[in-house]
Amino acid sequence: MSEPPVETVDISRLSTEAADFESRLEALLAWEGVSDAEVQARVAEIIAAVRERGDAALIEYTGRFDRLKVTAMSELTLGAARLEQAFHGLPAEQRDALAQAAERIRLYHERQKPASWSYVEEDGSVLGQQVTPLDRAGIYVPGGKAAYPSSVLMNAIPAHVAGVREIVMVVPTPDGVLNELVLAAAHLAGVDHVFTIGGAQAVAALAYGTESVPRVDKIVGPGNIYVATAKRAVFGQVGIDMIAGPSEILVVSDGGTDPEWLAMDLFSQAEHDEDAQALLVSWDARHLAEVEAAIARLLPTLEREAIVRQSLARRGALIRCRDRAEAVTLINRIAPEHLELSLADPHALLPEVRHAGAIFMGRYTAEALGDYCAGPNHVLPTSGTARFSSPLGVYDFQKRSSLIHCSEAGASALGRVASVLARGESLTAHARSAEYRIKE
Ligand code: HSO
Ligand code: ZN
Repeated sequence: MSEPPVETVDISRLSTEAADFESRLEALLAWEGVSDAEVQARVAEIIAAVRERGDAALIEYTGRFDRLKVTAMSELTLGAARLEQAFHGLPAEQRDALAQAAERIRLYHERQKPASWSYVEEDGSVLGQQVTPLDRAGIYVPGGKAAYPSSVLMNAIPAHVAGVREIVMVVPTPDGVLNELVLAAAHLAGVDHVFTIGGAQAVAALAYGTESVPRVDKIVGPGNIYVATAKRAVFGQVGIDMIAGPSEILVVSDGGTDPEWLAMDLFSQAEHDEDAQALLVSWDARHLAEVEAAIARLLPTLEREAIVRQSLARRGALIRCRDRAEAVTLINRIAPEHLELSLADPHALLPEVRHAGAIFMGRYTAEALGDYCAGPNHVLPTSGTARFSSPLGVYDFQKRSSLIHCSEAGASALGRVASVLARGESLTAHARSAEYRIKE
């Protein structure tokens, strides 16, 4: 019993029945963010317990969920020295690769730093905008098989570059097993301290603070359904980043790239999890057949073959379109998290791309390079949210204050305007406050 690994959708053949293609595409893209009433109730209970009993609740939950029995929070705390030790303990090859990636990510994000600005009006008044970093950021790092050191770099480095004063990381360590690469990445990324706690209880601790865990201003980083539900629940008390859906890639190929390269690019996303989405669009039917053959050939060589097969069967597709214009329409319709333009001249198409989290240009730019070390962030908008949101960046760890500095003449001129508007709103204290400053 072998299912075809990839569903093939022939868009040009379906073009006369556009309704059919649309509904198939729709079904393929559909992703419901899970919101489970039972999970919500359990999360609410955990948050309430952490707010009420602080460290004691954290210690209890960590014992129960992570099978990590401790008597004091100090046993769930790692300081800067421990992180540095993890870095120096790595094999040289890993240490160098991690350091190179961190440096490239830092250099890229340095460029994102927005400047404060101001301008002087004719009457001497000054208007402007002042950019300031958050005081404290909390980074959630999943434990177990989804613990990615690269994600530690991608979440913490922009915070550090933004000038955040204190970066707190939480990472569950089931059975007390520490991931040295994760700790080493934390050291490189400028994380100040780490608590080995996870789940909704860690999110609650970051949001409200406990005797040991400092309260942060914003929580970023991916997590399971409990973590996502907890982040939603504490939003407002603290800022949060996006709630990420499964990872996706859309490859657009003109037929000139080695089909095996493309098959592996699709696999590289599909191997993340069974719900990940790998799509390839081309107007070259023969090329599509070659990629399909390459997929069949290479699948059995994969370490995560079972996950890839499931992901491709559930949410993968090879899509044939009529031409480049139709490919562009599809790109903007799908608004993919990752877009690979595997084309002879990707720059020709670029101005038409309106919605994509990250754009990988040309035949050599595998998404994997961006996932680890090219420099741009790999935390990207998923599930079509690239229509309205952007990669995680320095700007997510900063905020803006507006500045107004009126001169005497400026206050007088503006006072007349404000007074009229305030009286129109029947707010006479506003009006009189402005009027005091009017110079007759
Ligand atoms: N492709 C993932 C990031 C990642 N890949 C981490 C490997 N490690 C989400 O963009
Ligand atoms: Zn990846």
